[in-house]
Amino acid sequence: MISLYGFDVSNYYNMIKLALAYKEVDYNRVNIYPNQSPEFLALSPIGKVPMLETTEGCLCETSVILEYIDSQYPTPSLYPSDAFAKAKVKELAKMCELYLELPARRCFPEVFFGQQVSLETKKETKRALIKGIEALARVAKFNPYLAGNEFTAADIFFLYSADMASIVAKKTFDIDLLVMAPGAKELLLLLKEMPLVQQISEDRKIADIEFKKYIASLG
Ligand SMILES: N[C@@H](CCC(=O)N[C@@H](CS)C(=O)NCC(=O)O)C(=O)O
Repeated sequence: MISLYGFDVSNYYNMIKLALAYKEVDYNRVNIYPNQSPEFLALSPIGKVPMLETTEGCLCETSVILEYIDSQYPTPSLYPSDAFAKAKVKELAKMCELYLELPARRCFPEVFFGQQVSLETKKETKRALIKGIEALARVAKFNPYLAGNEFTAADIFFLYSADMASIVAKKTFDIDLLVMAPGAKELLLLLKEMPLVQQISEDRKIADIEFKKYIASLG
């Protein structure tokens, strides 16, 4: 059986949890925080989560794990079968990751952990997030899903990237990021109404208590 390594607060880990739940795949969960121990680096070369352990070896990088899961457990599919449509889904997912999640992440220490982030970083983050959401608005369909009328891997990336990005934008710059991509708020609400997503969110709330203590213990 496959094993998923990570922790319930991690948005990337939750992307994989959602994909596995959506496909009703049984798997072991290994609760672990990212770390640089030699033991973990032997499994996850940069020490990040999620990491998926299979009978053939370990896999890292969420987008890669999602594609692997989709080919191992094809139904219901998270990507269209048509080559161009599939590439479009990957393009949207990649845009959410690179232009929303990653810039927002630079402000996570201040927004979620009470640490300080420099003014320069904040300025760059604000610029990047606005550019990112405007770019997404140009290609996303929001009809009602990101790539059209089917739920896909792009929606999984959108859900766990746009949500974090909009929290960062609101708390750090007092801006309503999602209003800049008409249809984005509605899609986020639609995705958050999915019972599978609600379960993941409940798990996250519980795990957050321990995670905050863990972060505080790091000093
Ligand atoms: N590019 C990685 C990013 C994963 C990631 O950043 N995970 C966070 C937890 S949400 C982590 O492990 N952070 C630890 C670190 O950056 O060292 C992926 O796609 O899986």
